[in-house]
Amino acid sequence: MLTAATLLAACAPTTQVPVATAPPTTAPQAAAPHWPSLAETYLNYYSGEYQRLYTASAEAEWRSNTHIVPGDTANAGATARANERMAAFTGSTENITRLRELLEHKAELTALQVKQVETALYNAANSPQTVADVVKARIKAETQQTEKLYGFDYQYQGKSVTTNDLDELLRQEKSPARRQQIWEASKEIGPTLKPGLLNLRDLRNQTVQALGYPDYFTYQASDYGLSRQEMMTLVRQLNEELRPLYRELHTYARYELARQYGVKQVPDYLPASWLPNRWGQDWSSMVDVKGLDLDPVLAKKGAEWQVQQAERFYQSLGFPALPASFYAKSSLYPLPKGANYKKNNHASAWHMDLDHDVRSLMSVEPNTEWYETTHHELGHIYYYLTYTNPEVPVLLRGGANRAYHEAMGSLMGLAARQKPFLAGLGLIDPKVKTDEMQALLKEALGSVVFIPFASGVMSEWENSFYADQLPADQLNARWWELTKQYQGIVPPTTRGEQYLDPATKTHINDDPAQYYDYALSYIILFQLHDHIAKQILHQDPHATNYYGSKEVGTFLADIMRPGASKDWRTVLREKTGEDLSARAMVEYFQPLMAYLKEKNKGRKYTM
Ligand code: X8Z
Ligand code: ZN
Repeated sequence: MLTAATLLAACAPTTQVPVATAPPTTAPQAAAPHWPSLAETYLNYYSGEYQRLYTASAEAEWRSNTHIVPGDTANAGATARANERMAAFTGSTENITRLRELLEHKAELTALQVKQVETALYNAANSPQTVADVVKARIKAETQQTEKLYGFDYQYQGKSVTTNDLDELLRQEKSPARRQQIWEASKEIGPTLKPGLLNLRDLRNQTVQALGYPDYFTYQASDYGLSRQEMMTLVRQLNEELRPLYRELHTYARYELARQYGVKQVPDYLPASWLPNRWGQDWSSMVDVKGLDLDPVLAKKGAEWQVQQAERFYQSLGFPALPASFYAKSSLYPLPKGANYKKNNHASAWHMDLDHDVRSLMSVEPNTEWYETTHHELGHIYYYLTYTNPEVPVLLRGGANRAYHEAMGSLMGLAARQKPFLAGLGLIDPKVKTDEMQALLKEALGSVVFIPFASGVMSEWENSFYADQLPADQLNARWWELTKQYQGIVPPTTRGEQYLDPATKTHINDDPAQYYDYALSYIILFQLHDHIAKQILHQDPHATNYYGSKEVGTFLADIMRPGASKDWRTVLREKTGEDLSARAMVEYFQPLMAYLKEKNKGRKYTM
């Protein structure tokens, strides 16, 4: 997701903008300073400036991500300037000094003030003006990388194709040879991004090092209150807990796909080009569940319907209608064929002004993947709208942590796929008999399969890249080493260092060192779902219907409302009675274990 951290880079303004003068933080008179009052005055001033600069940066970034013309320097220049102004403010030595001074009097401040000061200092580390030239170079490099990433012209069989086209081909194509061509086409972009990514690694590391973080990965993990080691320990443990089930799914998929593609010799490791997703992070389209296939009905309803339907679902829980500006200003659908510009091809949600201007950038097509993604993005949007309230200061308008922000909409996406929900809405025939085990298998191929990718491959690679200074001639080798170890996937042919396959994942470029957010979001969302199903709806977690439940809406809105002003661990404990744990996710898929073990009897396990 593009969030403050991603959008708001740093540096010295090239154009002078009027900036309100900071009020003093030390009282002029001899009387002992009253720190809470000083903090209040200062934070008011800081927040006002922050919101103004953030909005300008978001507007410029929006333009840069929705209107990409390779070689067009006007957008890039405007975005760099807006981000530099933002950086110059958040990372200014004066602000850092004052924030540190306030923090020295932590004991005298309110808890809410302390959180704001800490957040401002965290933001400062992304753009300290003591290394203004580094920050400025990073902003420029980030803008250029975005342009390369989303301006790329993918080609298949001699024709330009979109990433939506490639994804659809990977879901449908049955010939292994053609699948390999499609997969290779999707990796063509990698080398284009290599110099920029290597440059960004150094610039990102150097930026945060100026404020004492050893590396950029550590910096991002600190947003959870965790050290790098603690974060890696956590994600490795989650991966271990899901591993037995993954092993069954992996074995199942090797035999099943070999059968589907008419390959006699079942491979020990899955060729990456066999999987219905560019990175093998989601295999759910491998399985069709009779009676539950949404694609035909979605195709009839059209792309717009999916966004409206997702909104209706949130509204049914008691959330408000989206502001009219959401529909007027968002960029929700693919560009018309023949457009002379491109847009960011990855879905995101934007809180433009940290107030009511909320937008989403998507390329929605009427199919199951986008059906889930629209629910995901609206989760961000409703999170934004819910914590935009007088109780939550501008600086704390964020998720309880980044994973909660990712969890809300994915939870709604999961709920919107369950049979009672679909039947209630008339999207499937309520009388139709469906195979529950197949339905659970399909779900596992979406969410269980995701864990080794997110908590394993992505997190380990970025940890190596940023913190362990992975050498430039081992980038691709490390990627495929991790892919084999965690996902049991191998490339269809040797992929040397002339390629850069990790860079084909957009997050590696523009959402750096944060991908464990998604792994954690799945863990959290299963905890929330378990609680909702059992304690609120009194329904089987495998067969729920959230639609119309104001109680479910209240439960979710209560988590969203405080934003980042409440500690994320406290929120989880208060709302579910549990600490962060894979228990709910493992339990949800437990029935599948026996089924798959039976199916896989006599088959060779390779992981
Ligand atoms: O990137 C996303 C969201 C961003 S708001 C669409 N997701 C991850 C991905 O696509 O890799 C959602 C789940 C995983
Ligand atoms: Zn997201």
